[in-house]
Amino acid sequence: MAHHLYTDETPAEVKNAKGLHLVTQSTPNGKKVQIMLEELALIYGTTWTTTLINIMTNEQKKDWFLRLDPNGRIPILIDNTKNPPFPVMETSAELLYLLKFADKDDVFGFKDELERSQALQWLFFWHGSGAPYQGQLNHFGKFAKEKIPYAIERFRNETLRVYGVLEIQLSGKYSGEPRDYLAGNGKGKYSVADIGTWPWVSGWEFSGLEKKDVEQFPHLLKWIDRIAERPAVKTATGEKYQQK
Ligand SMILES: N[C@@H](CCC(=O)N[C@@H](CS)C(=O)NCC(=O)O)C(=O)O
Repeated sequence: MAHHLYTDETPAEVKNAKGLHLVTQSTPNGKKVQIMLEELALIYGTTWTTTLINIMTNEQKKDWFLRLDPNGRIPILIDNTKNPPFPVMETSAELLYLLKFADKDDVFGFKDELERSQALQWLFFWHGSGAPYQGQLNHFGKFAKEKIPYAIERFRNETLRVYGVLEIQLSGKYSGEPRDYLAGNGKGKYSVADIGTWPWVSGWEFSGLEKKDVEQFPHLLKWIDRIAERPAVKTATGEKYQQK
């Protein structure tokens, strides 16, 4: 029996995809999964296909999309190697799915249970306590027609507060040992925790924050630059994912 995931309305490139397929737009959330895939491609030669949509046209609210992700938000990852195809929604779940699917050596994860727990803590921290605030700052500060000072101030303060939490971790304020990455022993290791966090925090300027606001987080600023230098990050945030 034909499965219900794809219909006549589903774009051909989505329903005819053979392996992993990503439906995305190069927003902070889209970039998380774009980065993970580009990193995996460099290490393992992982392949996938991509459909770029424009969320301003509300494509993500159409029936074909909601069948794959009832939440109606990008990005969505579909694993067509499963029968029926297996859709994954929510960026952190997508990163963790890709870790299992493609990262057999845990290059972007951890084999040690405690380090793995650390990575999950920071991944969840940003997913639950970072992105929602900075997303609302973008909404009320940039996109809302009505400018509500209380809302802008509230989400600006909360965004800076959670940046401060990242700064505590990276500076080693309480551990005595500064670190390069959010999770892992010693100086830490670049992992899904960083991949899930970086696309938002690196966009502080887009969110209307000023240099003087973020200068109080020197370790965070260095972490932003350190990750920006990665070839996979450059590809994932560049031309390749721009709508033609
Ligand atoms: N919690 C979701 C958030 C996804 C999300 O908010 N995506 C935004 C783009 S950054 C979106 O699709 N916005 C369009 C809309 O809300 O309709 C995740 O982590 O995947």
